[in-house]
Amino acid sequence: MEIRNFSIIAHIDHGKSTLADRMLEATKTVEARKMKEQVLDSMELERERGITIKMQPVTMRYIKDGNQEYILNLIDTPGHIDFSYEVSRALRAVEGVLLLVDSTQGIQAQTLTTLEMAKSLGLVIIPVLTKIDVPHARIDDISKELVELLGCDASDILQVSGKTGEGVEVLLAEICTRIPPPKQPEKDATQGLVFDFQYSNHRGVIIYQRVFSGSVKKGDELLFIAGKRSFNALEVGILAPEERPVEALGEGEIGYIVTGIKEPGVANVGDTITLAKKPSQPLGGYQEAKPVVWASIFPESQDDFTLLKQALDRLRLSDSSLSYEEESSGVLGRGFRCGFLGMLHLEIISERLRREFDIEIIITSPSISYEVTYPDGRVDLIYAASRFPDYGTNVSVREPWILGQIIVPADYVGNVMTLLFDHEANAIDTEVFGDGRTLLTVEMPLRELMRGFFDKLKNTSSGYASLSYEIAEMRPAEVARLDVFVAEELVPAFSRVIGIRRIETDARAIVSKLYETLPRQQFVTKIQSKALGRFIASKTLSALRKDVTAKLYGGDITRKMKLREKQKKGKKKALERGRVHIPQEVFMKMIKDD
Ligand SMILES: Nc1nc2c(ncn2[C@@H]2O[C@H](COP(=O)(O)OP(=O)(O)OP(=O)(O)O)[C@@H](O)[C@H]2O)c(=O)[nH]1
Ligand SMILES: [Mg+2]
Repeated sequence: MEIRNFSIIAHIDHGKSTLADRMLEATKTVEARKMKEQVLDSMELERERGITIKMQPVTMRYIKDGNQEYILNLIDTPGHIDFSYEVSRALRAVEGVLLLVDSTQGIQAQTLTTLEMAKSLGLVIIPVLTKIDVPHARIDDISKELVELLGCDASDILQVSGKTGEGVEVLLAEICTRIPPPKQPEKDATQGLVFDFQYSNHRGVIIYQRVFSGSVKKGDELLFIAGKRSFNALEVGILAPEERPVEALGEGEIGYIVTGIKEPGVANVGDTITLAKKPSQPLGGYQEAKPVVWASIFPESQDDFTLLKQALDRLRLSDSSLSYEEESSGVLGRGFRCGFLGMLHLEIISERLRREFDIEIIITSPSISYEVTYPDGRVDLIYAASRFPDYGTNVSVREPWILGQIIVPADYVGNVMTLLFDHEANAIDTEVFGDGRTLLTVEMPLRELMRGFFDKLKNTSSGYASLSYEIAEMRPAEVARLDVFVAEELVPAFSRVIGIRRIETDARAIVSKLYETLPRQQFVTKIQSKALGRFIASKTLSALRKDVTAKLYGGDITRKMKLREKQKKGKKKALERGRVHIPQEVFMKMIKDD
């Protein structure tokens, strides 16, 4: 039986998972009664938000021309830029890709980025136009764009609809024809590339891997070459898309292996598995995911520290791009400094901690990394705003910049330029791109990108502009730390590093936002912000006055007075402790930019 391994890549929302649905139907991989929209998006958060977060492999059987049987291994990938590490890993496990383009939208920024990734790996690229059922689809125009981009013939471009299923049969046949079978390995050894994993309470780590040579059977004694740990293959199987055990996975096949390993840190993506008795050389691994933004997470109650550690260990077993290390902060106690691939990634992880592990957490304002050089030549990389040097310290600071690509229709170029200016960005190149749209090459401080640039770009272009970026070099930065005080006490979780020119605006905005979100306390609570050595904004939250005497009707004025005294004392105590209770939702709201 012939094997074809391929991945679907595209800009976000261009219809990858929906097209996968139609292929699963056409190949009868998923029973009709179990079919639902974007069936491969199985995580609760994926379904709620309608986006793919994790790549998902699935194995289909396809009969071509009535008699040739194929095994098609498809890996659906996420389109959001925060999850492009998933795409890069998926692509190393396949021989070809479907480059999907929404025929109502055309080529977008992530189309270019994912295409570059596929090209650099030498994969076969099948251009596919989708959503052709939509009346305002611009099939001809966008075909021309694709011809120009890929240097292909218009006749190479396939047309499908993920809604009606039109074109899907032809697509399946073309996959078999155009994508080559897995290469025959040269030597006789067993090598499987671990590209993803999952965790099960009962069965430990379940690795998703592609066999490059040899085969893997249930019961085999296997070895993680880099992890230097052997284990017994408790079960091997394919994903269809739910786990389906098989006897063995042979050359070129994609499937899962249950390892039984329960401790974190043993299994890593990019590692090679081999037979423990007859080890092979490792396959080329993956680059480690590079965090873009950091935030510290503390348990609200220090008693939950171990619980939080376990939760992060567990999350890391289904998300290899999450990184964290222990840290302690005077006021917030012991916690973890975590690295994320972007703001959406941060949001997803904090949401999962809350939902899947039910831990009350305090999360600090996200920060990028700053390189601080002291007069004595010492260089420090600072990832937490609260640790940024005090105003007046003689230091020089550098920060990461990004190099980005924005594709925008001509009508909105003006708006985008204004936005770029507001975010300290420069357009270093402009190019007219197909159908009159403009491709802008921009550079901007990562700090400014993290200030909600993505959403603002969408808003200012009525949703038409798209962006992709990569981290470029470090450059000198003019920034300062903004601190927030609640009831005269510094709350390090709210500190942030901002551009000098934004200090006045941000200092006011942060106080107003906290004023809106912080519940009233038993006593009058002052909220202040401070930067460059002075307090800039201040607002006072009035006290929540609980009338403790309400229950006592009539007479007895002395009892009433006694109670009021007691209440006053209570307030004084709270003031002395200085600890205002800040609930989790407040921290969550404060990390979101608006
Ligand atoms: N009319 C029409 N709508 C489609 C088609 N394909 C997808 N859609 C819609 O487009 C939206 C996005 O579809 P998805 O399949 O989730 O897109 P995706 O590329 O998987 O998105 P990410 O994984 O988040 O990048 C959904 O609302 C789909 O219903 C199509 O062929 N025709
Ligand atoms: Mg998807």
